[in-house]
Amino acid sequence: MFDKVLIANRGEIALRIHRACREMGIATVAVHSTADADAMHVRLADESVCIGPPPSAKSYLNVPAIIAAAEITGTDAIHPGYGFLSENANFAQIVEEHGFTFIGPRPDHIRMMGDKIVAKQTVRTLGIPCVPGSDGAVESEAEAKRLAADIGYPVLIKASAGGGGRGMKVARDESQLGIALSTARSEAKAAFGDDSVYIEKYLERPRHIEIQVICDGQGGVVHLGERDCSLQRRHQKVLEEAPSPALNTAQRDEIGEIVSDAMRKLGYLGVGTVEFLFENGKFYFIEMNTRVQVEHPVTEAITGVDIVREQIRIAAGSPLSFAQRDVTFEGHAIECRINAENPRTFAPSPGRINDYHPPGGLGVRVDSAVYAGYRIPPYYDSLIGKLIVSGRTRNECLMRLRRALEEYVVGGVESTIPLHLRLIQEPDFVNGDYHIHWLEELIAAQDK
Ligand code: MV4
Repeated sequence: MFDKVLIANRGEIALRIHRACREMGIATVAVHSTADADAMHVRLADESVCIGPPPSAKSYLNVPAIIAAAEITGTDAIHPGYGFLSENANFAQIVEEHGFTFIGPRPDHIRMMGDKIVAKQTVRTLGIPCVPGSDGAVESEAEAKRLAADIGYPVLIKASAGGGGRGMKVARDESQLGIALSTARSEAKAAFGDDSVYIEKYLERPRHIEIQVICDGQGGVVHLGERDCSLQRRHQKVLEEAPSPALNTAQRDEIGEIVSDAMRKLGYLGVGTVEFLFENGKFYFIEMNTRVQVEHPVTEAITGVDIVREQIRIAAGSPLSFAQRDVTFEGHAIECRINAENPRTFAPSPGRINDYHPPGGLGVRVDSAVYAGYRIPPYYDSLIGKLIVSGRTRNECLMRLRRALEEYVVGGVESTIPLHLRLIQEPDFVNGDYHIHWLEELIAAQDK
């Protein structure tokens, strides 16, 4: 096992990784920008190294500074968290070339899943169901027209280098296809320096359901069921839950098995999330994430598996400590992302948190790196914390969540707590009857 791990991240996930390391007897090194000198992740770590000025490009994305910090502290392994360098295959490769272990998948698998066309072609041959569409890149408008006529409108043009919703264009009929294709292509070129695009059937009102996997690269593969992440705004998840109100046990077992078989064939190592759209009882692959995700705690809450601990064990070469038959799903969990934003306009609200009182009690977990007196810097994401509530049933979970949101005090900045209180009282949400556009429709209706 590692003696010392460098955490190449900040905020709540840096703390989450630190906590896993502590429990495993591993020393931690925090890295931080000058804006984060007073951050919790720096205070809790055994050692810390300043790696640059506030902008991420000069600090949390500064590869030479991070490698140097690892060198001078005698680090064994580097954990990238989520965001920043977590899905940068070149970073993973550089880390390994310098003799450190990258706590994540092998660079080839990160690179493969980063290219959405290659990812889709690969998982399709491994038996994962995909959205009907082009087999690879679309080269010309004529080809796009042939394919779209075949698939049936509406269709969606997606950037191969995209993901997270950037570089997508819908065409509802043939008259819209040429423009959708050329704008998707030029936006992709500008945003990613790669204008490859592909085409898919556009699903109108699906849910977003993702499957969590953990693989040891030695044939040990388990899935930890699904998370329903349909409640998003501008491709930012707002609330996630597990299990999905839309799935039954047979559907969960079936998609879980399919994903596990595919990961075994791929020889995948590390934790990962396979994302699907789910409509009319069918799953359609969209992307795979090769990092630990923000919403991993809802899966921890219903399975009891410490995902970050397993991630570190696997990276150190240990086989998985449990098998699929050991995984059980108990109760229900919901995570609310509490952001420092105006709950109506979503304008960022950085500044000093004067008052801070997180909720507690049975079934309540708060993953946060803020404290009373903490100043939220304007340079990074606006996450104040994640409130994860669990209960024996979805109803118990909802009652407890409402109580916990009412108890949560964040003074001095605006927060999205009022948004969460409102949305969990909506009849459609209470009934589990929602889809990927539901939240934006709710916000639009309220703005009128
Ligand atoms: C889609 C889709 C409908 N049909 N693909 C958005 C982000 C990227 N990960 C994939 N996305 C979508 N792909 C087909 N064929 C609708 C979306 C989508 C979406 C997906 C998940 C969660 C929220 C979303 C919001 C808008 C669009």
